[in-house]
Amino acid sequence: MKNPEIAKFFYEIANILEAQDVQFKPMAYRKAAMVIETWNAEVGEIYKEKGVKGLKELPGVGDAIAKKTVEILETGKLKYLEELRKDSPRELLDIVSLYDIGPKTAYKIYKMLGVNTVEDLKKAAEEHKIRDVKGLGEKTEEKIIEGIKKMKERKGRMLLGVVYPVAVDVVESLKKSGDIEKISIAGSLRRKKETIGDIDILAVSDNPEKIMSSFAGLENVKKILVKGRTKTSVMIGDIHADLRVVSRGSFGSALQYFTGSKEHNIKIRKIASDKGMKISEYGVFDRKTNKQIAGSTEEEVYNALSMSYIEPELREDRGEIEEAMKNKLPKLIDEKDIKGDFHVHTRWSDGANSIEEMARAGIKKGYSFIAVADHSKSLRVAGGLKENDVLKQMDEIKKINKKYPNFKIFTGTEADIKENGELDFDDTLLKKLDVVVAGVHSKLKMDEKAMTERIINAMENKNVDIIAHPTGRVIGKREPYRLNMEKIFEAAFQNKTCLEINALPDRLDLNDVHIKMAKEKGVKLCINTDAHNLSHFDMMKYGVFNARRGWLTKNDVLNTYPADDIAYFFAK
Ligand code: DGT
Ligand code: CA
Ligand code: CA
Repeated sequence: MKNPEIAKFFYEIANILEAQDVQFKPMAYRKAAMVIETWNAEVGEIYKEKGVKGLKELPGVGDAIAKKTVEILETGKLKYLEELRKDSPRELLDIVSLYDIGPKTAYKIYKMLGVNTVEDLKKAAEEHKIRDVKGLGEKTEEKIIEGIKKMKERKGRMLLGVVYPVAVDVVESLKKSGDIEKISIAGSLRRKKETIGDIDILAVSDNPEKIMSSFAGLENVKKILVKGRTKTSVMIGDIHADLRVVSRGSFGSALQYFTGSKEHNIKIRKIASDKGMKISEYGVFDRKTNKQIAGSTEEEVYNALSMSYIEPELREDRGEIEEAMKNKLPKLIDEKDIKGDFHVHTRWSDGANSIEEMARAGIKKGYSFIAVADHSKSLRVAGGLKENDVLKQMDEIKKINKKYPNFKIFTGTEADIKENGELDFDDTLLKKLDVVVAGVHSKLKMDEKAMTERIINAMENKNVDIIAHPTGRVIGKREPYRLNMEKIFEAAFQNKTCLEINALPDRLDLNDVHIKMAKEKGVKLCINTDAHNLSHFDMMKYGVFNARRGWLTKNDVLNTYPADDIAYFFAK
């Protein structure tokens, strides 16, 4: 069993216990689930090699969770969870966060009305039965109806962070099977869109039957939908995946076509037509003579249309075609340009690892710095630090810094932006820290004017360096705050405040469109993982993908600069 599947058991336990109003335990289960979900090595392998002892070395995994993990690995089931499920509205708990009503409310509705499925919940809300439950009212009914509508709209789309590793694995396995001359991911996945409908893969091979069989025979293929000579469709878990084999001379054109986006392709086709050419998945052709002009590589295809090559992340018809015709596209940032991470949690608040462990993970990744930005005092649920703890933590960081002369740990905090835009730490403390990351964590539903002013107020504080996850959205779960983004970018520029691109795949906040807007306004951005354990550093790539979709170059991103320059920027 793979890590994310094991983690699911513990997330579900956490949800049920939270619904039943059990204290502390839900957080412990959730923390362990998060660690297991994103751990670099397969937990199953760790158990095989090192037994229970190996499992207990994982941060956040103690006796009880280690034993449960063994049971899951050995039987595929967990008795404890099955018992819990008997008294819980399972389907509701899976989706509750959609409605901002939380597991406790779901449990209440279940207890009072016996509602157990999404359909019944919708019916109960439409028939105005929810308002009969003590403590709930019309508003909750509206939220439920709206939330279910949104869920249905999104159905079928999955997070890039979920689909991408699966697709990369598929490509790697196929490459190993031999007989493949060229292979590439295409579609939205190649453009690194934040959510993905399906996996599209293209290949060139002299032996198409063989690779179609290898594809259909992959270990994690659950169902074969179509198996043909040039196209095979399968289900990998809940993910639909297509593999197409194309001819050598058409690979570039096919890749261009199947990478999309549709909007980009429509415009490309029109330009070809204006130039007396015809473009299809088979090649670029002269319309009069039908002679093929280009087709084997994408570069050739774009060049044939008098454009420079366009990176897949830009292909959304947001001006990239016009810039390519002028040969003026930006040189996009690459993951290897990133030199550090400004938003790292540790065991001091709700992270799973120590400061030193996080630093060593940064070093291993080739970084030259990290900033420790643990939660501040108002965030009690996340183990927020009090003033005194912050001072103690600064001392510890000083000591660790001496041990690693070529690496810099910046002191910092993720301070909470209160309702009035003030922070929950006062300026004397903030001034002492190298980096102050500030973020909104409560009262998320303010109207646009008030919320915009709140965040601008925080940016006007001279001690604030970075605004974390500026719009607060959680993809598929939480809508962004109501904000006037123009005003936010204007204020970020005026106050030299850096805006975060949070790299966690369910946040990606700022999103691609906002990133491009911010850049155009001259705002500095940074890409942070918000790491709560070692493995989260690997999420950086999703932040970089998103930055590329927002047209960012290396110079637009603060964490590509050397530590000394950064210290200077923060000292502003
Ligand atoms: P997805 O899968 O919903 O996340 O998004 P895509 O972009 O991967 O879309 P998909 O899988 O339906 O098709 C892959 C690519 O094929 C798409 O990006 C562009 C191209 N394509 C598909 N249908 C059309 C079409 O009707 N017109 C044009 N010009 N291109 C299309
Ligand atoms: Ca697709
Ligand atoms: Ca497709």
